[in-house]
Amino acid sequence: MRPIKPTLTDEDVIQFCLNGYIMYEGVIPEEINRQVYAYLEEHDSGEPSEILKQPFFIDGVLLNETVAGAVRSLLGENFMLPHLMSNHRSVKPRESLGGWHWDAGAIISPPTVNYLQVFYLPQDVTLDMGPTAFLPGSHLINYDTAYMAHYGNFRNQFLTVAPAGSVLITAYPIWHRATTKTSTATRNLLKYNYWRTVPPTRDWITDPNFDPITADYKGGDGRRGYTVFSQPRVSIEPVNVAAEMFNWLSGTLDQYRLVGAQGWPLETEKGYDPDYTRKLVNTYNNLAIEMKDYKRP
Ligand SMILES: O=C(O)CCC(=O)C(=O)O
Ligand SMILES: [Fe+2]
Repeated sequence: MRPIKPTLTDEDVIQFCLNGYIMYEGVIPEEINRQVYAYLEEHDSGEPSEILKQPFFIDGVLLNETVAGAVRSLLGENFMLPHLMSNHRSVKPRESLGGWHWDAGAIISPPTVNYLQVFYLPQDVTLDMGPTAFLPGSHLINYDTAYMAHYGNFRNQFLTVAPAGSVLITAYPIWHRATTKTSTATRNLLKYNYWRTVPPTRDWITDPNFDPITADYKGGDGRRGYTVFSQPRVSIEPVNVAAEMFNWLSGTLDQYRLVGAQGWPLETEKGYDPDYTRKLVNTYNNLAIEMKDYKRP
């Protein structure tokens, strides 16, 4: 495999930690999409894994510069390519109510990134073609699938109504569901995993001025996402888990300690004083070392 350069910045990685996905609309060139579509017409099974051996697919889709650069940023060097291909090929109209789920094998907590689940649309997907719905931030929510399946629409869900060649890179446990399809057009949806082979470290595009302690884990646009359900029952907010995930990815999880209360990570910029926050975090870290025989959340 040719060397692949990381393309994500600290801010991009935080966005990924918070939202659980990165969408690249129309990133795969049209001629490759057409080739893939034709291939799937001939190999119309739900698991057309032979496509993973096709040079046009490896070079044109799996190793697309933008996509592979993001994968490299999140999974580190020498990541492994998928070994299994799923096609959620939907031929007939279908009605879909509820149905939110994680895919099998989701490990929810702690929020690790040992692999990425990628969805690739080789064709335009319109609303009547039953685009998949995703819930931003839901990869951080530890919840029971038996309950999850009953929910309908969420306010900030998003639908993969997108042009041909769109690639959605997701944190594996993101909640998603099929939606109602009224069209008789066939919709292909390819889904596959990339795998980490090296321990996580902060080796994406880093900014020397970036300070993980004062970073904005809320993601700039101020969106709070959903409150996270977790065991043990501490009130953990999305920014907490996003910060934990960022530290996991940076290889600094041993330095991540949830302070709680109005401590760190903060989800408000009100009364924000970086020096004070740093002092608070350091004090808490020292205290935790001193009290190491005590359990911490
Ligand atoms: O068919 C869909 O839109 C949803 C598919 C799905 O749940 C999946 O790809 O894991
Ligand atoms: Fe699924």
